[in-house]
Amino acid sequence: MQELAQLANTAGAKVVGKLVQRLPVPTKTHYLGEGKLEELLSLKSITGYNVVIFDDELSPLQQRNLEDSLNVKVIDRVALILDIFARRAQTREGQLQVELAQHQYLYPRLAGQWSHLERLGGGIGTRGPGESQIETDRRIIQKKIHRLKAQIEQVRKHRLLYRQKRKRSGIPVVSLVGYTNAGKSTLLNALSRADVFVDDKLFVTLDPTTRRLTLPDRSTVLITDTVGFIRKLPPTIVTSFRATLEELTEASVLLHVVDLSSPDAAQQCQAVEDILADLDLMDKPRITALNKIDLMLDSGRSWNEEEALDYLSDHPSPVSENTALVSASKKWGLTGLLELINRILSKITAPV
Ligand SMILES: Nc1nc2c(ncn2[C@@H]2O[C@H](COP(=O)(O)OP(=O)(O)OP(=O)(O)O)[C@@H](O)[C@H]2O)c(=O)[nH]1
Ligand SMILES: [Mg+2]
Repeated sequence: MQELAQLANTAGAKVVGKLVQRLPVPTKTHYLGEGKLEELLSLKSITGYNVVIFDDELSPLQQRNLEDSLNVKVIDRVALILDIFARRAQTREGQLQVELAQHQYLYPRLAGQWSHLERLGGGIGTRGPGESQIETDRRIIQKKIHRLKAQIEQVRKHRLLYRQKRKRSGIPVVSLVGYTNAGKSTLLNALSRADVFVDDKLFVTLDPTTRRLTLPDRSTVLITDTVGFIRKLPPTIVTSFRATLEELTEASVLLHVVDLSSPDAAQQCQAVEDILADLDLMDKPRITALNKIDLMLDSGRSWNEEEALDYLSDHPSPVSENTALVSASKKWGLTGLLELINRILSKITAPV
């Protein structure tokens, strides 16, 4: 729920309250049980909310019923994330991908929207012009989805050519992956003076950035920063962002950045694992950077890099192989991380 609040905040909403219900399964018609719905309705006069956001995907029926009962706009997690992505997309590729995801989300919801409007309009028959309007709209959306896919395919081909060129150059690629807000862009900036925009919001980065980096053994690598992951990442986003995410398949090594200071670090790692599995990337060589270690230290005294790394390397448990402790914002642990990258890469590229 805290993450949902952060997402809402990122989308420009102010959170005035929250409500949680434990149910074995959400109700088919309203998602919430009857009593909870009453409670939510009574909160309206106290908090003055004008939108309610649910942390799950709602069915078109649930959404419509909730809007009818509460008389405010009702949004689900998927729509919220799509909204944030739409605000963030900067490049044409990003915009096309978001637009595709939005249309795919909208498509099955069209029917609901129209009968909803009809009822608001005074309960004219549920068949009649409305239905044919839905059909027309469906066709328009389907055409649009078709066109967007074709445009994205063009972008993909272009990327493929670019990647092949890059591959021929023989420079290994290290791709940053991780939960949104883990500090991927901050790390890229710390390693390469890349000047990528960093913010304490979610999904700050959507479009990939690549920078050149020199390793301790003087060899060169390319390091790529891309879109962050999140729990329950809408499948429409994953499929729409294939063109961007495909970059990961070309990576020599994945560098998984973890926000060690987050109380949800374990669940966030699992979410990243799930998405990597989804993208068929489990076999890629992997390095883990446990980030934000500066937040794990007793703030009562001041620490330097050496003290911090010493103290944390066996608290709470010894750091395993292929894992580096870092603080991207303090630039701590970067030498160790670069050496790790070096070691992994020389293993991969070593002649057999
Ligand atoms: N204290 C502390 N804060 C950090 C560290 N690294 C990153 N941050 C902060 O964490 C927030 C998120 O950092 P970003 O680099 O934007 O994270 P990201 O993984 O690129 O996030 P998205 O692009 O949104 O997926 C920013 O406010 C950073 O200043 C760190 O080592 N220590
Ligand atoms: Mg970023």
